[in-house]
Formats: sequence, structure tokens, C-alpha cells
Amino acid sequence: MQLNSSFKQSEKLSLNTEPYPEDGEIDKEVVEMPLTKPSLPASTGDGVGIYLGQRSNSLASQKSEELRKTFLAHQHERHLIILQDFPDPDALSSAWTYQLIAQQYDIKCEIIYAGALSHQENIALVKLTNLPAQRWTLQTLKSKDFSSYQGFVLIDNQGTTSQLLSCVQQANIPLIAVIDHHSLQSELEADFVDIRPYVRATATIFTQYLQAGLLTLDSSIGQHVKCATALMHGLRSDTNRLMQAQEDDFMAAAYLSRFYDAQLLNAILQANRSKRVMDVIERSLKNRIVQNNFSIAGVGYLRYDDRDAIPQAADFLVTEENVHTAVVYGIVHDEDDELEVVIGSLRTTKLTLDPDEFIKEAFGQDSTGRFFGGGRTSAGGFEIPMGFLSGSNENSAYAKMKWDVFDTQIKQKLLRLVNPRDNPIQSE
Ligand SMILES: [Mn+2]
Repeated sequence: MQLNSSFKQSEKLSLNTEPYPEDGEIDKEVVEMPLTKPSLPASTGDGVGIYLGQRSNSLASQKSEELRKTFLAHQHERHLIILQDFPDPDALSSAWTYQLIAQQYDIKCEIIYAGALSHQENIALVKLTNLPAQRWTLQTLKSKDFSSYQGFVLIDNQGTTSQLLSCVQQANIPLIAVIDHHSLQSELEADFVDIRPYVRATATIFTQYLQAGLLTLDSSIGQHVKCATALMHGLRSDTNRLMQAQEDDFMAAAYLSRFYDAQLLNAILQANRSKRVMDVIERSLKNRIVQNNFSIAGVGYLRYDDRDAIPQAADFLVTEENVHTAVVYGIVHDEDDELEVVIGSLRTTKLTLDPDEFIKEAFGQDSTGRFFGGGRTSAGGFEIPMGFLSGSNENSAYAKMKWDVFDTQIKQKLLRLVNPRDNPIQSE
């Protein structure tokens, strides 16, 4: 409640005095695209649900048709599919589906990301399904001939979470398609745009393309079975094991159930956490402070490859009694090129808290107007580059001082929203 009162002061934000009755994004969607009452069926109650279902069906088939035309217009080309730096199962499976659909039009797609696969389940997903994603570091980029690519595609992101975006833009590669379910970050010029923030997973959108006939799945083709399994995993992981799934997501899961391999999915989910990830979770538990049902924990420095320990720690902290929102952050460093970035994750079970708005409000924008982070239903993240302050951590006094400054500043910014009535002049 106190959080809402802080939002009230900010006119930029759409979250205001009206708390969302059930689910923020769905309701917002209804408000933003007013459904004219006369077009609703004359029945009572359930009519709205039927109407929404029909609307999303017709949107899905309309978008599938548009995408088919986009593929036809780009036959025989080579495209890059750019994922967020730390791709998740939703992104990986959706990109693979795109690649398989595009193949039919003789479009060769390479799925690339700049960061790392650091969640044990993501590594298992890629290994067990032979999912064709490649890591392109900034070094790799130098050796690439961009002139052989006629376009690029953004899937499960809008370019704001990828270091690769600026490289393809500098190489003047045109943006062919954006398919995502995060809130709209900025207007992008592309041949095809399908951004549906009220859909819980990009995998749902891709399953709808499959159902609309863009690719006929065949359970006797191993690759199709593996791709359907990957989509099921993506859909499950973005909906908190279907607990936040909506009708569209359940319909997509029902369709995938005809093709996916339950044993393979189980094998992916059985992947164990590394000791280093367990250590980060332990640190988050030790360092957490709980105020007004928010649990906040800084975990200090961690390696690039363990970056995914941060969201896993947040997932864990949010399970504590009386906690509805957890924020975990740390300084992630890439030993190769002394790069450091503050990375944080938010998890919430509070329906009226919009992670996208919360993070944008807490951390604001950089000098170019780009937000440090954003989110979707129930989850969000942020990345704050450390620039000039990066590196030199062999001096442990300096490393500690640097952590203390960032830790303090992040806590200040978060607590301003958690306890909006704190008087900044009072000392603690
Ligand atoms: Mn997603």
C-alpha cells in the first residue's frame, strides 16, 4: 500500500490510485484498447471471457499471416536472431521455433547471444535438445563479416538487454521482426512487430504461430519433439510452472502436449545447482534485510558464469513468510576484459506491483535516456554498467569500498519506494 502511495506522486506512471482488481497487465490491456460494449455478446458474465478469447484468436491468426508474408518477402536470406545477453528457456525455445519456421522459406537463421548460459536448466536445455544457439562475445564479433546477413530479428526482447544490438545497428543490418511479451520499450522500425505484453510467454505466441500452420509439427521428427519440449519448458518457466498462465498459455500448453517429450522435460528440470550458485544463495540469505514485506539482499561480487545465481536467489527469498517481493543484486565481473556491471533481479507475488514500473521508478534512466531495467508480470531485472569504476579489484580495500558504495546506493533507491515516508534528513 505504501508503495502505491509513492507511485501516486509520479505522473509518468500509469499505475495510480486504482489498484488492479486481479491482474495488472490484462486489465491495463482492456483499459488501453477499450472494448466497445455493443460488440460484446448479449449474454452476461462469461461474455467478456468469450469475447477476449475470440479477440486473441483472431489477433494470433492475423499476426501469423503477417509473419508468413514477411518470410515470403525475405526468402533465401541469412538472418541473425538476437537474444538477451543471458537467454532464458522462453527466448531459446522461441528462437529455435522461428529458425525452424524460417527454414521452410530457405532463410538461414543463426541464434546468438553475447553473455552466458548460466542457469543450470538452460545449459541442460541446450545440451539435451541440441538447441542451436551460439555465444558471440565482443571478440567473436570482430571476426564476423556482417555483410553476409540481410537482416536481424529480436525474440523475447526488444534489444534493450543485448550488447549485440549496437553492433548490428552499426553494420546497418535491417531489423526484420520483433516478437516479444515484455512491455513496449520504445518504437522499433521493423517489417514485422508482434509485441503482446498480456501474453505470459513468447513461447505461447510461437505456439500460436505453429497452430496457425506456419510449421506443421510431426511427432516422428526428433527435432520437432525436442523443439516442442523446449517450448513447453519456456512456457512453464515464464509462467511460474503455469501458475500465472492465462487461457492463451494453457491453450498453447495443451497443443504442445501432443508433441513434447515429458521424460526429456523432466531431465532438463532435474539439473542441479552448482556449489557457487548455492554459495550466492547463502549470501543472499545472510545479507537480506526485510522491510514492509520487501526482502532486499546484496551478494557482492560474482563471476559472469554465475550470474544466474541472482534470479535464483530472488526466487528463493520471495518464498519467505510475510515477504511479497525480493530484490537481489551483485557486481558481476567478466575476468577477460575487466568489465563490471551491477545486475539485479526482482521477484514478486504481489499482484498490484508492476516490476517494470517499480524498476524504472527506482533506478531511472542513463544519460541517453535508456532505463536500467524493466520487467514483465511478477519478475524484473536491471543492469547498471560500472564504466570507469570497473576492475582493479586486486586492491581488496578498493573492491570493498566500491561494493559498499553501490550496495548503499541501490538500497537507498529501493527503500525510497519501499518506505516512501522516510524523511531523508533524519539519520538512522
Ligand atoms: Mn519471456
